[in-house]
Amino acid sequence: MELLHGRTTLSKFLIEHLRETQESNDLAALLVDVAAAIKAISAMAAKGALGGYLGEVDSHNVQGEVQKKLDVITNETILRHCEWGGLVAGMASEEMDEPFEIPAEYSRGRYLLVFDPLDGSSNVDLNVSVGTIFSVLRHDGDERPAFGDYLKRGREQVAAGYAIYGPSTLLVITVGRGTHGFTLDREIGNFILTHPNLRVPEETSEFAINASNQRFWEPPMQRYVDECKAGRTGPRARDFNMRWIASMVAEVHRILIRGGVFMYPRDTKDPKKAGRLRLMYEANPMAMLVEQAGGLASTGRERLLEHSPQTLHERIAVILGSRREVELIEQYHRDHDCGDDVPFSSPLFNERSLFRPEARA
Ligand code: AFP
Repeated sequence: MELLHGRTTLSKFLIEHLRETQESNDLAALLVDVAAAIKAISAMAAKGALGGYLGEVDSHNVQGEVQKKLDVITNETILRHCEWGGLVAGMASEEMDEPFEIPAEYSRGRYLLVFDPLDGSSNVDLNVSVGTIFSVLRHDGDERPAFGDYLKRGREQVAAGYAIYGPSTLLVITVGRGTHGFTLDREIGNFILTHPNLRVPEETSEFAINASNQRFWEPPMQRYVDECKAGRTGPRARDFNMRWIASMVAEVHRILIRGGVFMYPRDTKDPKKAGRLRLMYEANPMAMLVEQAGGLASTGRERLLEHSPQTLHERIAVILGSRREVELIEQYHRDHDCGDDVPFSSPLFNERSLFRPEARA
């Protein structure tokens, strides 16, 4: 790609990148609108307490979670940046009970925008990295989108991305042709391509999970994590490192940069919820980004991008990252479902060569 003074801006990248696809310039224009909203959110997040944005408001979202001031403001920011351009037919967000209808004074476009305006917001008062996650779906026809129009499988996404508000702000996107990262140059206000063609290393010795939930996990997850923790003395025969930031964007960003596996598995903590993370706003866009970077994303029993959503705010188990580890976790789920799993604590590990590392190689 030709560089503009040695730098490729987001707009230039999108126009050139989408030229060879069936998507019109509308998709590029929509992603540029999303990026404009992200720049505004980045400025707010950077101001912290000086902007008066920290703390909670006296309301809950549809999930029953207390909303932070920034949850509400960032949700509005994305709606205002994307409602007017004639590019989207409707929008849905983790922070709104119902999808947002495009006001009558604006025309409707061919896309649906689905987003989590501030993921990891419970960290925002702590000055830990948070982010915005979004997914773009196609909307055919001129009709106002019905609720069911949003319920598309992850593999039908035409674009997905996240922004991470850390020491620098990055926007990481995919339009189905690789995963690419752009760093915000605050002085000129442009996103510049800095991480083209991100690749998740196939192998890793790093995993991320909220281990305080261990007693609620299913046996395959207990087995996998026990084996990682046993390190070189266990069946994996090498030491692992564990991370937990409680901010999915920060975890996924780490995995895209240096590999690893992120897990928020199904558990029995709250039997009404099939998982902690939201399918449409978190799991699907992150799954597309990770798979476009050569990784895998699964529920443990099903490829995430194949899961057929039943409701907009559906929750789901998420296991994603380095291919080999996700495949192994899927294998443990299959073993368990066939009645074949062997907990690591089993004395069989010491007796049967089948469970020794050399037998697995
Ligand atoms: P919040 O947006 O409410 O902070 O939730 C963040 C999140 O959805 C995801 O980003 C984290 O991985 C996960 O929840 C953290 O969950 P725990 O509270 O169980 O650590």
